Amino acid sequence: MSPSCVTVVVMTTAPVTCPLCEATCGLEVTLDGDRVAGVRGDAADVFSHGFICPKGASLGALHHDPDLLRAPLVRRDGVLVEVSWDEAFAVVDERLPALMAEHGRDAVAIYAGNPSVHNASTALYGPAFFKAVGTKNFYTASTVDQLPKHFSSGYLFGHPLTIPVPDLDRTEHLLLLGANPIVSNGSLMTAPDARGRLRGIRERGGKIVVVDPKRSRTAEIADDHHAIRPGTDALLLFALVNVLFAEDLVTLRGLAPHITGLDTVRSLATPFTPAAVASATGLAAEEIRRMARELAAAPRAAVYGRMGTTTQSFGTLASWLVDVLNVLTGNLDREGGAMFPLAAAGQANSRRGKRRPWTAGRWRSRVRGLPEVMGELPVATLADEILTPGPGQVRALVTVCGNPCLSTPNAGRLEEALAQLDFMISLDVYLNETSRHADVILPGPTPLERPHYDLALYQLAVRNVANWTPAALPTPVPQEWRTLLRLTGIVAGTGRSASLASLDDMVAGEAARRAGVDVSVAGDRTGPERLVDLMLRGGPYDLTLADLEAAPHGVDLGALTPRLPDVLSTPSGLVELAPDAIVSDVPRLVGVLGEPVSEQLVLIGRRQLGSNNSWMHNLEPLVRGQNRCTAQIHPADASRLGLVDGGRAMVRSRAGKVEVPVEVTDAIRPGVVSIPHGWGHDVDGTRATVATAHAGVNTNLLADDTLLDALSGTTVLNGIPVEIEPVR
Ligand SMILES: Nc1nc2c(c(=O)[nH]1)N[C@H]1C(S)=C(S)[C@@H](COP(=O)(O)OP(=O)(O)OC[C@H]3O[C@@H](n4cnc5c(=O)[nH]c(N)nc54)[C@H](O)[C@@H]3O)O[C@H]1N2
Ligand SMILES: Nc1nc2c(c(=O)[nH]1)N[C@H]1C(S)=C(S)[C@@H](COP(=O)(O)OP(=O)(O)OC[C@H]3O[C@@H](n4cnc5c(=O)[nH]c(N)nc54)[C@H](O)[C@@H]3O)O[C@H]1N2
Ligand code: SF4
Ligand SMILES: [Mo]
Repeated sequence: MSPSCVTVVVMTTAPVTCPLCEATCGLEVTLDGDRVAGVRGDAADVFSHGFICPKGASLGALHHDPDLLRAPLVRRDGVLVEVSWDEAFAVVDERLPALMAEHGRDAVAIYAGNPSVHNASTALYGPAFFKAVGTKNFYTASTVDQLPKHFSSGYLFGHPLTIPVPDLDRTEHLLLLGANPIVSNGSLMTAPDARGRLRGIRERGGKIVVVDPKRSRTAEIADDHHAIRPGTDALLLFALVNVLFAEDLVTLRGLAPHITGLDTVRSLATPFTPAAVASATGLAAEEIRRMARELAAAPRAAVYGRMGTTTQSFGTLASWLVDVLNVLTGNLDREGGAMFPLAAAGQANSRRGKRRPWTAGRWRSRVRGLPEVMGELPVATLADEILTPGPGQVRALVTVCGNPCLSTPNAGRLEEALAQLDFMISLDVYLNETSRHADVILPGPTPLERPHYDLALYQLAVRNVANWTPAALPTPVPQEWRTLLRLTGIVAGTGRSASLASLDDMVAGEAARRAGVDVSVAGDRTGPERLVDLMLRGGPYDLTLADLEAAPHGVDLGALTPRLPDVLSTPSGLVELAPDAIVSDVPRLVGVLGEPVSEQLVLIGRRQLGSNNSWMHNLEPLVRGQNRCTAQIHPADASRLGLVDGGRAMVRSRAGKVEVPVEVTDAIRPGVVSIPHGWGHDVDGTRATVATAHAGVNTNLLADDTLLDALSGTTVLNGIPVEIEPVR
């Protein structure tokens, strides 16, 4: 090229659905060739209307992160080295089937992490691989997250994915417990620009009431904030139920013919008077009565609970009572209340044909006898299954988009367990705290290198929408559905050179059968494209993938509409307000009423705008500035314990200890300490330069693997007893 030659830079743009959190924002990526020049909110997106958060804005930084894995790694003589894809699959083929033949299927555990839900490849092709492995040792991040909501929905409505969401855009009263959507951007409630939508409630003259031990960013914009003692939401919610009955405020509206179990709920609520729960919850009886009266009086109201209510000792009872309140105020399945989305594809409760009622506890874990829920066991017991010898002992682990070493309880014990495995595979894009234990790491494309359709999250959206976005850039690594099919072939015994096309045909055949359509209608499409097309065709709107391809900013399918009774699949065909499986745990809660209120400090978690669980701390734009991994504590506790802002503290629990900087703030309730999760990057053998320099501490060294929600096996991550003292 001559010096006078001018390079003409052609900038292009591509629409991308952000897969990082549950909000499904439409973004516009500006490309300078294969470089990402910028990312901004897509103003034309039918759902997010241009909204973007700092994480979405860093998709370019993620895409170009030099630490991202772009080739498989295999452990040779103790060291992870880059190899070809053939070599990596050869190692899996040599080791995994032999291990399964010798020790059985249950000897292989699987852990599927959060991003596996936000990734069409893993969401659609993970299940085929999991089924081929056929292990009872199946774990996911749900048991450190939302499983109680699935449990309660399964019994109330007949399917664990029949989850009502607050009709944010039309409600006039939102009672929000243990959620911080201003920071999290919403969870079990797909609602891009949660802040704008919350602001809308107040602009309509409505009211937002937040129940949270911390004056969170969401509490700051609310009308009322009740700083509850951690772990006591079920008591508060039962007291609200109690008041509704006692003051004759129950109004079922049109729900009456669809409900059973009302009288049982009434009698169960009897002991939980506002006065009886006041000291345990830390909320005045009169405040509780006012909350109930205002909820009942609101023209349209929704009760909504999230992480703070699910990851606690009574997580399932709290999740159940949230919907009991939606029913008792006549707000279930009603505009402006809590409604059931009708997703365009893949939603279990919108498929044709009869559905079977759901049940949990079909099998139990080997060591601790913990019940299965939705086909999975509590991740709190994964280490037990690896460390405890005997028939069925776990000897191999496959992680798919998961970082359990930072995200699951008693992380110290899990570390010890992983070090003892015979074989481990990680499908992961980073060499991090978990994947460093693997023998084989198989990376996948970045979010810009793969097509996207949000199968899971449109089932929880506050508006019915559908959006397919193609990959913005080519990928140097295989799409993960191909990797998963390779692994499926290997464990199914057909070897690493089985035809991917025939494996894919099998998966598509099964998807077509479930969607009630003929597989041939998808023409010559393959992979997720074909599956999504089949699901759309079998879905309630008669859409095809071609329709979505023609609408790059998404298709708006309208506001949520009432779905009772068709949405139900309970044995009675009704909303079963008092199912035995849930009611059986009420005596445990009654027991709490008689106990003296403990003075011990308890630990809770928090989320941060620039953080995405554990895995985006390697991006400079998201971590620069002050250290955000601090222990927040109230000034009264700080002075009593001799802790100073900016000083250091040792925090201890039954499970472990961490040393962490102190942040004194009156935003937090006295008696409570808050440390965010996802940090603790200062371990050897990772490849994450930026994260290592901004390490923070792993709060899950403190989370106790023996403290679980009794029904769902979900770990108590909010309300962990701790002691804290200054480090000098
Ligand atoms: N104490 C405490 N603990 C918590 C929580 C809490 O509030 N407090 N929150 C819990 C919750 S809600 C959740 S969801 C869990 C999350 O728990 P996990 O899902 O175990 O953890 P993540 O941090 O989401 O890690 C995701 C992993 O997937 C990898 N990854 C990202 N994208 C891709 C991809 O496209 N393909 C592949 N193959 N890999 C990818 C990342 O590198 C990372 O290793 O943490 C839980 N843990
Ligand atoms: N920026 C950012 N966004 C995220 C994530 C992230 O890591 N960063 N993670 C994503 C994931 S995986 C999820 S699951 C969602 C979670 O979404 P949310 O549940 O909205 O987020 P959290 O910040 O965990 O909110 C939990 C709130 O519960 C409060 N709390 C703690 N204990 C109790 C209690 O006992 N009772 C009550 N009533 N409140 C309590 C905490 O103080 C906190 O404000 O966020 C998603 N979005
Ligand atoms: S709110 Fe969630 S989906 Fe939207 S840009 Fe941020 S991370 Fe992405
Ligand atoms: Mo989560």
